Amino acid sequence: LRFLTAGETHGPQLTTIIEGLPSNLELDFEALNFQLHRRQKGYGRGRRMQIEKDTAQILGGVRHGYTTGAPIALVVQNNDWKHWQNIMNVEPIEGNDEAKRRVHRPRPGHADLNGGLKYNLKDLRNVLERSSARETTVRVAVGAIARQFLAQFGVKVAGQVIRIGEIEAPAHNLPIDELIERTEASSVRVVDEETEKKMEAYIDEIKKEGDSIGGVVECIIEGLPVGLGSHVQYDRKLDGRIAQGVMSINAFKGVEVGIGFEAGELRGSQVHDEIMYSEERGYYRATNRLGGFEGGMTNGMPIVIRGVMKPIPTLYKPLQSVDIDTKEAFTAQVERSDACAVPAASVVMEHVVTWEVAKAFLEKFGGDSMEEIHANYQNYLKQL
Ligand code: EPS
Repeated sequence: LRFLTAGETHGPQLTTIIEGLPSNLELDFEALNFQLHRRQKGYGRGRRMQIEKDTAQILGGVRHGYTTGAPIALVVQNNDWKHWQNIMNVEPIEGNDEAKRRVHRPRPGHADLNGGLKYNLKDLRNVLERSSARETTVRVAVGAIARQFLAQFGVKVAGQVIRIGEIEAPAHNLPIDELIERTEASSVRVVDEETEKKMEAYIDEIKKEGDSIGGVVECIIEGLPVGLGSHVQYDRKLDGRIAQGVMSINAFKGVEVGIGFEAGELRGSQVHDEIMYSEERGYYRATNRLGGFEGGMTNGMPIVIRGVMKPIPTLYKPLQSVDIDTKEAFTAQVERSDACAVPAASVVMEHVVTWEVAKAFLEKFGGDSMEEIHANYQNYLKQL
């Protein structure tokens, strides 16, 4: 199972091809678009999200509502492109730097300068157009299909915001369905209304100061069997693969599994989850501090992953940088951006983690059709 994406933030569309999905998976297009819609929401988003109304268009690999086993071609159009048609034209255009909206002043914290030097590009727009977090739209689309695949096996995925800057959401122990419902109703994807209000006010304050703010998000996946991923080889450890996926999301600077970095402060007896057994549950753990993983494999407990997003580096409060033409110092110009995209990042991380899990699921129960995978899965459950 694999996918690639292509497309620029102000180009005509984002494109992806997904290969390796089985045949006979029923797709719910409304549910797919609902996930895209979730990513667009969240308190602190900028004006661009008022322009876009992300909708997946499937152009191959699906017929009469079911996958055929052929690669899936999927695109999401950029409404904003109509304002950029000339600037983003694939054909050469006449005009000066201004007409081309050439970027020669790299923004600190973005890919601009490194990408320009690496690819020998004198127009840093060629870097920023692709490095934009707009690309996460199709990563959510891909993950939304993976989510529908896993749902066929009773797997549920939830996400929540744990922190925005100084404001931390209080811990809770809600069942996953309630967590999904409550976070969906929240502008900042938390379960607690008081925290929501505090976070909104905090984002307003940050915005007023011309600044931006990051945060911590969490993804929980329930209903997975023991044994996805493997201890036998470094690149088959599923927690490692998830970590790579999370770190590849724009602006993410860290990832934790279960209690994560807190494990460095505690004793072994305070960290490890004791093994229990009951007739109806089989083996289970008394606690879930290790976030559903031991030995790079799922242990049957819910997967719990956290990721940290840095504040978005496009600031209304300019930072110091250097012009690549003149090598003179300047303070970056003001650009349209989001003051806080942490709630959206929570939706993105859900889908990135779901994709990695679906991939490991297919590796374990591999088959070319849903029927074959169901049979393999049932057989494994019997073995367990
Ligand atoms: C982004 C900059 C902004 C965001 C964008 C990510 O876009 P623009 O440059 O058009 O104002 O709105 O996010 C999205 C478009 C999106 O769909 O999430 C960036 O530089 O990463």
